[in-house]
Amino acid sequence: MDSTVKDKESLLARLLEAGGEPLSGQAIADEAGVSRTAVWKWIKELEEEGYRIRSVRKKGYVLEGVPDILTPELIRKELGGDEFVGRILHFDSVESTMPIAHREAQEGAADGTVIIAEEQTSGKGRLARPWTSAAGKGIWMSVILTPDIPPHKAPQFTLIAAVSVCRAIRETAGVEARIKWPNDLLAGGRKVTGILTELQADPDRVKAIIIGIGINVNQDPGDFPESLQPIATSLKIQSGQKVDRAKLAAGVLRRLGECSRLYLEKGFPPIKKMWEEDAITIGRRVKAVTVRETLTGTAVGITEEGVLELRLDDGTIRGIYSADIELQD
Ligand code: BT5
Repeated sequence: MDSTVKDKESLLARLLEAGGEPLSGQAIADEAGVSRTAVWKWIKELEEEGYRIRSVRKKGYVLEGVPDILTPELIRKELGGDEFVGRILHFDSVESTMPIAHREAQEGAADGTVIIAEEQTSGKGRLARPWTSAAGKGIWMSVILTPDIPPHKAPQFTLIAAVSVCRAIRETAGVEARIKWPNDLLAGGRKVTGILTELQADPDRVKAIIIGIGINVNQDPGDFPESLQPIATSLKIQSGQKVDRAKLAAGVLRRLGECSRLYLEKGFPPIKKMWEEDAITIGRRVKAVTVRETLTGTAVGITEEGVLELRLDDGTIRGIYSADIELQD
């Protein structure tokens, strides 16, 4: 990270790096080539955004508290030097992070670009279903990946994302989430995360994979609309504690970087193994509702391509490429 102070954002990054040590206003002004008044204005603006900054006489500014917002500076601090994450674009309120990510990808955004929002007013799931994304309560983000793979392998990235989020949730929030094929994470039997994978591709090559990740983090039960209350949960509800969203976002991004690297180096088998460790679907009796038909049987595994294999009651094995799965037992 370039830590030369030149504006409000880099001043914040420096205050975060200082870890509670005072930063001299004069030294910052000299470094940035601005007046002390300009530095004071940046400090006031940061205070208005919710940062708590104390001014210690003759010593300088000390950062004493950060607001609960997912600023790129906070996420980067939690990431340390992880080189997977590229630009992080942070928004207060958007309709959905997905179209923004698509636009960025079309304009050539690099692998590891992240679009993150405090609130989505029109978040979406698969088949244009709505995704409820309350302000400041969750992680609503899209990550752009540009792996050199053929388009038919892109669905594997839904599984890569599921494994990454599942492990980051366990490590950061201490909540045992489990994957329900292909894109749900359940905790305590209810949905805590949804993943939406979209593609920009030529016939033979992927140009960009956009992974949309929605994690319910700090909602209380009453924060969900009534229709979701029986089926949705949050990490706070499951753990009984508020979860640090910046730490969790960083944990997800770090894991996503590791898992995509592992996949590109070693192929799908190690991901498949991790996925099977974290999944609740395998071995269970399930109902699979596809756009064409409804099938009931036992989920026996996933293939190298991430396709779910179902053993029907007559013994035949069917590959399911895309469906909603209901666990029957
Ligand atoms: C998904 O779709 O689960 C994918 C959700 C992806 C959301 C992320 S947030 C960042 C990015 N930007 C977006 O606009 N989207 C992505 P699906 O499997 O189709 O599930 C949708 C269903 O989940 C809905 O029909 C509801 O029943 C339920 N649902 C909606 N909001 C929910 C929530 N916050 N928590 C749990 N369940 C929810």
